[in-house]
Amino acid sequence: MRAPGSLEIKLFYSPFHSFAHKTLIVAHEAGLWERLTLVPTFPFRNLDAEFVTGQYDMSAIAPLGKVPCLATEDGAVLYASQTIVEYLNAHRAENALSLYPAEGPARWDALTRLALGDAIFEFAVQLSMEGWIERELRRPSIYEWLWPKIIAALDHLESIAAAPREFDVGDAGILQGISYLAAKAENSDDDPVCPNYDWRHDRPALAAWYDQAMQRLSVQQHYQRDYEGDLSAVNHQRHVAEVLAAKTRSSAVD
Ligand SMILES: N[C@@H](CCC(=O)N[C@@H](CS)C(=O)NCC(=O)O)C(=O)O
Repeated sequence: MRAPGSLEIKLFYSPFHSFAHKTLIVAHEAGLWERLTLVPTFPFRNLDAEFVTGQYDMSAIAPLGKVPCLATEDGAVLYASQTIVEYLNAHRAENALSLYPAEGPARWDALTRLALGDAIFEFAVQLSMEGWIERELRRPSIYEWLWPKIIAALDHLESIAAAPREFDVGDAGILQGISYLAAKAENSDDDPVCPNYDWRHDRPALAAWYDQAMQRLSVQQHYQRDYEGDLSAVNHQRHVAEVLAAKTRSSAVD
């Protein structure tokens, strides 16, 4: 399938024809279809009766163990379909049109619908997973299924924490993930995820990175600072009404 001499891109994906796979569609639109090597992957077949990792395990390259996952020949591994489709679009063939409107309202509209479609997919996967697990009489709780993924993600972050880099949007995401987990690990929280879990244990590089990143002005401005305005539902509903009114005004202009 691949043109001789061209770079190989491996796509680990669910090979089910029964749904329109966004990543395949975008690869095609981007003119990159010929460069893709498809790697059928069945993450749920990793789950046997004892919940031990099975033969489709790809946690060595992708800590969350989820598909789709895209690996380039130079060793970069990208996951989450939003990342992958943006990459494919950015590397599109010369004659291929971008699927990302360049700027303005059309761009934000496209990205918002992308998020909507992805949420429908992800929620449906989770719901079907519950039924599947019951039918097979394999009953890991959500906790049993997800907690190892959190541990794998933290371990992966430890392995890359010492490499120097400029603060970027990925770091903002990591700060959110870890700080939320840390709050949920405290016994004082109403809904602890894992009481007394110390994510810093055995992860000195990640802990050092985190402590330094938390000193950024943008973080300090908001972290552990209570909102000082109106917390009421009335205030909330007033703002919802204002948004609806603005929508009505703009559709009247159109
Ligand atoms: N937000 C992710 C969701 C991907 C996703 O839910 N993938 C499922 C497809 S079956 C999966 O790999 N599940 C395996 C698991 O949860 O371990 C994306 O857009 O890529």
